[in-house]
Amino acid sequence: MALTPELSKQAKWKEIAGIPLAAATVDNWNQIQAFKAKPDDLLICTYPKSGTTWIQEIVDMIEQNGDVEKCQRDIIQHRHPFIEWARPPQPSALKLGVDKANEMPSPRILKTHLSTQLLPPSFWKSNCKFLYVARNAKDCMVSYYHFYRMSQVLPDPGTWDEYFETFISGKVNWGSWFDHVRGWWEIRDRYKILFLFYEDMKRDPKREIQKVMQFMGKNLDEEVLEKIVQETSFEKMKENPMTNRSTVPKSILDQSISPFMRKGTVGDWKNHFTVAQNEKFDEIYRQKMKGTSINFCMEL
Ligand code: PPS
Repeated sequence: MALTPELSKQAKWKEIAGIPLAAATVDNWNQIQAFKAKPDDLLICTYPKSGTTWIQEIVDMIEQNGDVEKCQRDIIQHRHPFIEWARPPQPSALKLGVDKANEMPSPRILKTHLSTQLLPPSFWKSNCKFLYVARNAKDCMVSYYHFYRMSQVLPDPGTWDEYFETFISGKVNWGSWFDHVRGWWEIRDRYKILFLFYEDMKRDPKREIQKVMQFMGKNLDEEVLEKIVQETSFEKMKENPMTNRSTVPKSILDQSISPFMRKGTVGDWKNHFTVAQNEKFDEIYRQKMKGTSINFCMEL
């Protein structure tokens, strides 16, 4: 029987431990789990739509000592291997993320959206550096909704009201925001983890970039730091073809539906949540995040 477009989209996604992931990731799970991390790896970790591309560009700018041309060498998706990636985002990128990482010379900078429970175990044993960026759940949810709408490979999110329930239930790709953020927050003192917030990066990018620089063991002068702040602003990255996903075919990301670099703000959730949804969300948040000390800024 021929699959309808909706069914064929759904068929591309499977679950591991109840967490939806790309079917190709699940099909290559043993290989991904067997990945050998090294002590000098730096792993960028985020829940989707939390500022991954932003922190990747910041890290690369720091690594390249503020050299803009060097950061233009490739699209951001190719600069840092995405370790659980198994479905090619571009026809030219057929390799598994772990294969690309294996071919990369050290010190390596890698990327993941995996929760602590799904991370390949060698990352814990190698005692490498982890850079986690968290974004408040409501803005993250809104950003993910628009990403689901424009993505031609993710399942259809349905209406905002339908998607609201899906997000809360954690049945979105890479799983529950609550479990993800909680998991990484709770182990932040046990490993070499720099835990950053998207909202702090918006409020004071220079201060947060300085933290990243120190964490990476780099010492760049003031002028370079200022340049990195300018070059990694939302406005610059929105126009930059190496970061704005304009090279991704429309058959994968349809930016006429919603741009990848959409708004880049704190508090857009207020334009989406109804009063009732906000109350419901706050109650669920209280239950799911009970006992954690994490605090999010919901508006600037
Ligand atoms: S992905 O698909 O998971 O890798 O997406 P991710 O890069 O994590 O998140 C995309 C959101 O981050 C915003 N963004 C930025 N905000 C501020 N400054 C800069 N430089 C920046 N770069 C990306 C992007 O606009 C998405 O958020 P929304 O709210 O949808 O605009």
